[in-house]
Amino acid sequence: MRYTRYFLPVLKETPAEAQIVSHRLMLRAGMVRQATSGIYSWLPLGLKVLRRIEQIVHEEQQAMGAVPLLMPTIQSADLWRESGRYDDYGQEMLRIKDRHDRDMLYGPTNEELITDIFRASASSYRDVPRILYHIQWKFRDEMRPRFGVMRGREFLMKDGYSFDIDKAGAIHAYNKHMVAYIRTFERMGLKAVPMKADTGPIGGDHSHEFLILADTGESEVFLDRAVVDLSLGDRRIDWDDRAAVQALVDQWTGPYARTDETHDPAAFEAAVPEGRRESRRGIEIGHIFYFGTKYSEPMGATVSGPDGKPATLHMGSYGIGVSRLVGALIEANHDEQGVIWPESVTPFHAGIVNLKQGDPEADAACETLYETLTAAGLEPFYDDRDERAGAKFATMDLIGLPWRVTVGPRGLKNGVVELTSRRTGESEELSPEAAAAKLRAIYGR
Ligand code: 5CA
Repeated sequence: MRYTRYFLPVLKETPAEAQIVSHRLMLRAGMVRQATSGIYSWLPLGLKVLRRIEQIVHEEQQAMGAVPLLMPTIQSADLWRESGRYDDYGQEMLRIKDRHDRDMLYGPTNEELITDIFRASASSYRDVPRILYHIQWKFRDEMRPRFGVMRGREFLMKDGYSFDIDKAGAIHAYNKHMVAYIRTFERMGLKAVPMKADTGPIGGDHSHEFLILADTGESEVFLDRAVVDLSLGDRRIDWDDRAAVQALVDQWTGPYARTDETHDPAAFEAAVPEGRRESRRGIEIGHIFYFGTKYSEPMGATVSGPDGKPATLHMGSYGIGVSRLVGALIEANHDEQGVIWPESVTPFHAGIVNLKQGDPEADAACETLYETLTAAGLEPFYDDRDERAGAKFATMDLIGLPWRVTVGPRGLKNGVVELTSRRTGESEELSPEAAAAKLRAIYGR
């Protein structure tokens, strides 16, 4: 993409309404624009990041065996009356009437709709286990929308649902999600810690929130430092091996890690040596639940078991805050100058800065580099404006592309361009060909 053909409405001033760094940077870098309270338009640069996050989520969901589908945003109130949640949900639910005066709603989550879909076609124990998921917009009329996309009213969520014949099967689905989530977040360069969450009236000990540590997080968290040092890496996982998946879950849930909702100071002190005790703030980016037959029972979602008798399905639901992740990633990756995207989610792979637009040699070298990178399947962002070098550098630093290639007449006389890492600030002089080759190697293209 060329700057002069793109739509990148960067702001010079720091917006006064933004209280946290990710919100400020998303506005300044022209990633989003508020449409109305808690509702945002995703401008081209923000949309690219959102799509890259979605892509990683899709890949890891499907690697673990979940099947994508797409449910609508608008739902009928009838299903929610069946489960009993229509009245319980309260003011967070946006209720709508259609022209026939029927009660509709903008879905805050999809347990009822997916249960309805599944019960309509699943009849036998052979139809389970199944995991279905989608990535779709949700609406919750939050009392205090704030921090930009972190707590929006309209937000994008990956929500998945598992169906099993019994509790043991459902716990395996739950465990698969926990491990898949750890891998998903690791691919984004995030250390997300599963923390035991309140199960409320549902009971049981199978609900975990995934939090990343960040000073601006809304939750207070208490954890054993040991859990932060765990890493899944790229080890192969046999998703059908219940014991192996359980062992990974045990490894991650062994060390103490709780939010203030479930924190038990005495247990914390007893379980964690003083030097490893940490009290921090965190951002919730995912949440998984096993809730048994809470929806399948009132909604009559049963299949016939191997013995021919009807069995009520055991279910779980699993959410990832896809749009919140854009903000959370910035909270975890920025400096004074702007965003520092991890390579796995960056909107463009590298920036090209032409120090002397209009200089025939510099222009030609930039064009060749642009074409070489594009042909290799990379997306460069070429700042081809007739602007001062300082202004171009400031914009590149603000939008946070991990790599910048600086091209100028002086370097070209010696046959070199400069390749700079946004994260470390380190630069090296290379021939344009070597710079392109290095970028290809970095991104494996
Ligand atoms: N039905 C379950 C799981 S599918 C569910 O809705 N869980 S949730 O309420 O915990 O939401 C899942 C994830 O969505 C949260 O972990 C959070 O990352 C994200 N999320 C929730 N509310 C908001 C919001 N107002 N703005 C942005 N993201 C949100």
